[in-house]
Amino acid sequence: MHFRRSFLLILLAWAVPILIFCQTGGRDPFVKISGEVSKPLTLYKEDLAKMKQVPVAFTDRNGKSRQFTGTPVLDILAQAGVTLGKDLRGENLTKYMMVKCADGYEVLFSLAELDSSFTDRKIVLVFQSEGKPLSATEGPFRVVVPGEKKPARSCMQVTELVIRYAKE
Ligand SMILES: Nc1nc2c(c(=O)[nH]1)N[C@H]1C(S)=C(S)[C@@H](COP(=O)(O)O)O[C@H]1N2
Ligand SMILES: [Mo]
Repeated sequence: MHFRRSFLLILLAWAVPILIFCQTGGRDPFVKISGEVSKPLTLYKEDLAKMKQVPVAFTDRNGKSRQFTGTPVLDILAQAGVTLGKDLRGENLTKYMMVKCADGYEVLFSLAELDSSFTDRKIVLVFQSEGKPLSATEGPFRVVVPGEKKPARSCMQVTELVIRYAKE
């Protein structure tokens, strides 16, 4: 007589956590900073939100201007202990940052392109545009590269920033 009710309860006990798991992909998304760093990092949105926030804009492939807010990649690399500023000289100038994306897209920046002792341009890791989270195809994280003629290096679905030596 109670069979049907207990069956339902058992079903719910399984279904609810499984549905929540599917909804969130099982865990919160994050960006990893790895490779030639003294302090590897795993950054969740909450961690990024606590770091410096700057506005950044770029023109998308359809010529539309987009506004974002995010954390300068330089600040993230500094937190990971990457050789920057006065340490960005000699063989450290042969290092690069590879941005890796969930769809397999990869883009490279030399460290000097990111460092404020070389350039005023700020390349920014964003998770929102005009207060809204990025779409599933664009986000959750995007590296926005201002000041380039095409948006090809503005990587979508960013999962990892890897620092490596280009030299043999
Ligand atoms: N992960 C990922 N990011 C990517 C790409 C991609 O294929 N995968 N394409 C790039 C290219 S070639 C362009 S032109 C822009 C397009 O972004 P938009 O639609 O915002 O203009 O995204 C860049 N970022
Ligand atoms: Mo492109």
